[in-house]
Amino acid sequence: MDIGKLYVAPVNFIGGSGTGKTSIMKQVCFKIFDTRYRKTIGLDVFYVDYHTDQDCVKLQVWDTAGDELYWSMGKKYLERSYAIVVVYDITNRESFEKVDDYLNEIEKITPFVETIVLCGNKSDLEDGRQVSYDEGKQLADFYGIPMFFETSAKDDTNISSLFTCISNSYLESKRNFLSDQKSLKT
Ligand SMILES: Nc1nc2c(ncn2[C@@H]2O[C@H](COP(=O)(O)OP(=O)(O)O)[C@@H](O)[C@H]2O)c(=O)[nH]1
Ligand SMILES: [Mg+2]
Repeated sequence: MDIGKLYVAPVNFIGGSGTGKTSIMKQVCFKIFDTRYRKTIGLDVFYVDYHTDQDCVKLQVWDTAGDELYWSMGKKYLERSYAIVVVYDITNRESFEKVDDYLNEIEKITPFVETIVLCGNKSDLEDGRQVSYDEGKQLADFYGIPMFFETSAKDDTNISSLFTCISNSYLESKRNFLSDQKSLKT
């Protein structure tokens, strides 16, 4: 009987301080939302499991402090990522304007990263919105990023979709890799 495979996929979250990176991870891992802001110190790691009928992916999710001080430390982890999620806060225009810098930095550090995801968080705060859905989508299109989500860590909107999407794309790339190897051998 084929019991399937277990994969571990490193994923990195980056973006300005206070955009909700840690909250997204706490929501997906523990189903909790904390209104207090506790600055992430250095790096944290969370694990998110995803199962299909055949395989299981363990996403090893690195949470970096969106702080210059730790940015150089985070670079080492970025290089090893399967996916990088760049987060901005839809109620904070400045955090959206920083996305270019993060994407350019990613291009320099790890030009061959397989998957980049753009994520506009805090979609529950419609009254305070400073960045429209279309602007986010256009930026993603401009950089050729197919995965764009607006999420809310507070009311759990699109959080599991984001992780499912990354897991599925990881499994697909593994399957393609394995079938390429098979055809090379035959
Ligand atoms: N309303 C709302 N607040 C959020 C959301 N995500 C995070 N926050 C709040 O934003 C602040 C910063 O969140 P945090 O996860 O620490 O941001 P980080 O610095 O990117 O890790 C905290 O006070 C959170 O409670 C969200 O989706 N909606
Ligand atoms: Mg944090």
